[in-house]
Amino acid sequence: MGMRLVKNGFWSLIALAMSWPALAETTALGVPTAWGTGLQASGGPIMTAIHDFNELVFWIMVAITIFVGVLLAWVVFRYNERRNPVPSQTSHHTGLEIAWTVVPVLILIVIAIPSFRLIYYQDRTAEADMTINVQGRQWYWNYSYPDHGGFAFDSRPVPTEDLQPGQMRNLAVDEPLVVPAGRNIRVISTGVDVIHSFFVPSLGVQRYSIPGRSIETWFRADRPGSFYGQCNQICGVNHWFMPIEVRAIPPAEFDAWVASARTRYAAAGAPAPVVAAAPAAPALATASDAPISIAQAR
Ligand SMILES: [Cu+2]
Repeated sequence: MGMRLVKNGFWSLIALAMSWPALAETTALGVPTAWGTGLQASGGPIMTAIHDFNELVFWIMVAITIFVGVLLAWVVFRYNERRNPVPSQTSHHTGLEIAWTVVPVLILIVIAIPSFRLIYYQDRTAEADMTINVQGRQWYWNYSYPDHGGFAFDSRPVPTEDLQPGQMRNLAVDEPLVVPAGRNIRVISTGVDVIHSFFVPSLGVQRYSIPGRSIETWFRADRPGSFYGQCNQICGVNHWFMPIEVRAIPPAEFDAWVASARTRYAAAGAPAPVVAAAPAAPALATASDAPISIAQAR
């Protein structure tokens, strides 16, 4: 029984190790895929760093699993009742006890150093090319561009019946967050009513949007394309209604888009609130707002 377990474990481990690089590569850029098991393909430097860290931890796990598996197999083989009828009565071994305390600590340090480095790398960028204010609202996103005149717009999902060919169901939005490819984008996120979370896996971005707080992060899309995500903080009845589409376009096209967007969104609505200038008071959801949002969303 023990032997069979070890053997099955061994073969599934080999299978996992062999399929791992393939798993990481199979996902298309910026989208989840059916039956995908690995991380989404990287669209920028933060996600690449996450991939590297994930790989480091993965191989440490493989080494530990093989070590423990081999040890277990050896004990089962060599120290079973038949081969070793008189067991050792040893109950303490100072050298061994120090080793099995120190070695795991060293392994944790090896994991902790790149882990903290990654956390600080994701945290903010010293060289931001532009800033975008992201507001999570019940239940849609609002994006504003303080460096480009402060225009703002809402972003909502495309209803399934209106999907155009090539649009992703429950991920495509009417107004994507347009950014220039290859530029460092500083994101300042806040929540208007409840806690939301701005999450774009292929760009390695995940930040809470909390009422009354401005939380900074950044991302860079290394090439043009669409990168999809979702609010991933359960934020209410229409939580699913908050997909995120980041559309990275070449910088020259971005300038043209800004020029048209400024007139388009200026005509469309009110001036954008500049979130970077710390909101005076948290805008908590009140009983009077909530039913309106629910009614609109439905
Ligand atoms: Cu949300």
